[in-house]
Amino acid sequence: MINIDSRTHVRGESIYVNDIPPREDTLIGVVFASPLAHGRIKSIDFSEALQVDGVEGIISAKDIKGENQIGGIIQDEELVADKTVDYIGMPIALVCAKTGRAARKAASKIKVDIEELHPIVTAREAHAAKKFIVPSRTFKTGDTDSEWKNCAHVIEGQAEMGGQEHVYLETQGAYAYPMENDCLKIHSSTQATKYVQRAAAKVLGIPMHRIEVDVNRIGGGFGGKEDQATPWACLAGLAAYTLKKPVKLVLSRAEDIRMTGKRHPYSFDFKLGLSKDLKILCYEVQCFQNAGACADVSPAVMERTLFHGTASYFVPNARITVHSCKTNLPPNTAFRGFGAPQGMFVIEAALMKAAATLGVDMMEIQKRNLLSEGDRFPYDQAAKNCNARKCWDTAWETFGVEKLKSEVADFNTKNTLFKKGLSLYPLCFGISFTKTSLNQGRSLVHIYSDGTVSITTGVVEMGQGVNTKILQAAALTLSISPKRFTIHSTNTSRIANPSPTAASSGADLNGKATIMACQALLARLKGVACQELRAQDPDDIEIKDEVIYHKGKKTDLTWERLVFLTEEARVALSEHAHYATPIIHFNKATEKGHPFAYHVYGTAVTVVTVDCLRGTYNVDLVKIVHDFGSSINLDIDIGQVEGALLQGIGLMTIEELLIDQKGKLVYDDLSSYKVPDIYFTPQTLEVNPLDTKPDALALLGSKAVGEPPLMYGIGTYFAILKAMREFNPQLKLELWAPMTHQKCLMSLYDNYGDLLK
Ligand code: MTE
Ligand code: LUZ
Ligand code: MOS
Repeated sequence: MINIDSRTHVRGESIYVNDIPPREDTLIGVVFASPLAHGRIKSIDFSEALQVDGVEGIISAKDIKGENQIGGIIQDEELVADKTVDYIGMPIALVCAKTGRAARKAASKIKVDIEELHPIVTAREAHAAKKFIVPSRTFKTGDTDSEWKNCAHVIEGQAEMGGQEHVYLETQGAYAYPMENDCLKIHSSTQATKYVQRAAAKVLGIPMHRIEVDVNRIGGGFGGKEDQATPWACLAGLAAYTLKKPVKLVLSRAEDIRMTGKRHPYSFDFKLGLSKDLKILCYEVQCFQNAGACADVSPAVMERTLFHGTASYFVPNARITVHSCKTNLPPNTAFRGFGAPQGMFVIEAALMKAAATLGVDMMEIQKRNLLSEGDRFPYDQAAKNCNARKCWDTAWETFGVEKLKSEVADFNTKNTLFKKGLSLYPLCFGISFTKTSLNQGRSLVHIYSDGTVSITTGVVEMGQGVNTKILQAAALTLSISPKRFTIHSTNTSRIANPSPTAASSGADLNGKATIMACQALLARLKGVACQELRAQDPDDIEIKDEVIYHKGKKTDLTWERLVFLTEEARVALSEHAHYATPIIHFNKATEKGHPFAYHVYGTAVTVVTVDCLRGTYNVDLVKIVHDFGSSINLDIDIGQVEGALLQGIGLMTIEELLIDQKGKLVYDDLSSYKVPDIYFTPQTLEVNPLDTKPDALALLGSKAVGEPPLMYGIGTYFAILKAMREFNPQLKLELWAPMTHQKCLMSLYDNYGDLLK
C-alpha cells in the first residue's frame, strides 16, 4: 500500500502549520533572543520597538500569569529569560505585529543591557567545573577491575563526536488563537501534543482541559520536535491569550538553527581489553555529554547511551559512565538514535584503535564479539531472537564481502592518490522508551453509519508513514477496504496524554491500540450479525472483504448493512483503546531490568573512495541486511532505512557544527552546514530484508524502523578511516567525528613527512 500522504505531498496540498489559512486579525510573532551565551540582564527597553507601526504588543516574562517554566523531565527551563541568559538564542521576548516585517523591524529596536558572564562551551570544561544537569550514571557488568590483568591487549584512547542539526523541512512553529470561555487552541509542529498542552497550561496558569493542541502532520521532526516544539507553542499561546488575538510564530531557517538544540556532542575516554584471540574481555568508557543550558531530554538521552554502550557486542566486563554536562549552548535534545549513536561510535572507535595497534582487520574483532542468543546486556536483559550473527553472515555471503575485500586491496595497490576502504557495521538497537511509563498508546475509532471509519491516535505523522501503517492494521483487522478510512489529526481533545511520537515506537504503541479498538468493535458487530443471521455463536461469524460469513459460508449480509443494523440495535460503533507494552520493566536503583520490547538488528557493508590529494571522499556502496521482522510495508520501511542511513552518514562525515569560544554557532545557514544531498548518496545502495520471524510485540510482527538504521552511517566513518590509513599507514588515529573533508585532508598529511623520508 502506498503512503496515504503521497498524493497531497506531491501536489503541494499537505497542510503544515504555516498552511493553515490565517484567521482575521492574526498577528505574526518574532522572537527577540539573547545575543550572549551567558549573562545577567540589567535592563530591557521596549519603548522604541513599541513605536513601530503595526506592533500590537511585546510579550515578556512579566506577562506570565502562571509559571515561567517549561522544563519536562526537570523543571529548569524558563520559557523566556527573566534575570539571566544561558545561551545564544534564548528567547527574551516575543514581538507581535500585523506583519512579519513590522515585527522584525521592532525586534531590531529592542534595547537590552546584559552583563556578560563567562560561558562554558564544551562538556569537558563543564565536567571540570562540576556543572551537571543530573548526577552521573554508570552501568556495570562483571568486574573490570580484576579482569584487566587477564587481558592480552589493553587499548586506551579518547574520542569525540559532534552534534547534528535536525534540518526538518518544516521549521519550528505554532499558531494559537483564543476560543470562547477562556479556552485556547494551538496548532503546533510538535511530536508531543501532551508536552505542549502541559507546558502551555502551566505558563498561562490555566488547567489543561482549556487548551486544545492539534497536529495535522509535521514536516519532519527527527526528535527535534519531541521537546523543542514546546517553547514556540507556549510563546504563541501566551501572546494569543494575552493579546486576545490569533498569533502565528514560525521560525526562519536561520532562527531555527540558532535558537534550537541539536544532537548532543560527546567526548569520550575509553579503555578496551582483549584476549589473545581478540575476544573483548573488558571495556570501560567515560562519556561526557554536552547537554546545553538545561535538561530538556538529556537525562533520557544519557540513559540510552548507557543502554547502547556495548552496541552489538557481548562484553562480559563493562563499566559505562555518562556525565550530563551543563554548558551555555541551546539545550541539546532528542535526535534520531537518541544517545545511542554516541555510545555505539565510541566502542567502534576503540575496536578500530585496537585493530590498528594490533595490525589486524577491524572486522576480525567485530565478528568474534557479536552478540549470540541469550547473551546478556550490561543491563541484564538477554538478547532474544538475536539476529546479530545472522545479519552479519547474511551480509557477508549475499554481498560477497570476500570478493569486495580483494577488489579493494587490488585497487589500493594500483592507486596512489585514491584509496578505498571497506567496513562492516553491525547494528543492535533496543525498541521501547527507556522510561517504562512512556510505553503506552491510544486509539479512538468511530464507525459512521455509512460504513466508513475515522481513526485518531496519539501518534504524530512526520513523514515516517505511521498513519499508513495504522490504517493498514485497522483495515486488516476489520477486513474492509482501506478506502473506507480517514486518519484524523492528532488532537488532545480526542486522545489525552499521549506519549511523544518517539523512540521509534509510534506504530507499535498506537497501531496495537488501534487493533484493540477494531477488535472490540468487531466483537460487537459480530454479536449483531449473530442475531441477524439467527446464528448461535458469534465465534462462527467472520467478516472477510466486507462480506459476513457464517461457519465459513458466505451470507447476504454486507459490511454496510451490518453497520446499519448495529446502529439500529443501539450498539456502540465507537471505541477508545489503550495499549501498554507488556513484559518491560527497569529498576533505576540497580540499573538492571528488561527495558526493551525487542531489539532490531542489521549489518551494513560500506565501501568508500578517498581522494587523498583533496581530502574528499565518495561513498561507493552501502549494502544492508536489515531485520524488519515481517514488514507490513516494505516500501515505507526501506524509505526509512535509506533516509536514516543518509542522515547517519551526514552525522559521521560532512555535518559539522562549529561553535566558537563565546558559545556562538559560526554558521546558521545550510550552505555552510552541509547535509547530504543526492550527489552525496552512495552510488550503490541496497537494502535486503533479513529472513526472520515476526516479533509478537511489534505491530503485526513488523519491527520498529524509524531510528535504528541511522547507526549504519557509523560504518562510513570507519571505511573512510581505513582508506586514509592505506594512504598514510602512520596516520595519527584521531577518533573524532564528523570526518569532514577538511579534517580528512589535514590528517592525511599530518605524519606524512616521515613517510617521504
Ligand atoms: N522519518 C521522517 N520522514 N521524518 C521524521 O521526522 N523521525 C524519525 C523516524 N523517521 C522521522 C522519520 C524518528 S527520530 C523517530 S523516533 C521515528 O521516525 C518516529 O516515528 P515512529 O515511532 O512512527 O517510527
Ligand atoms: N525519547 C524518550 C526517546 O523520551 N525516551 C526514549 O527512550 C527515546 N528513545 C529514542 C528517541 N526518543
Ligand atoms: Mo525520535 S529521536 O525518538 O523523535
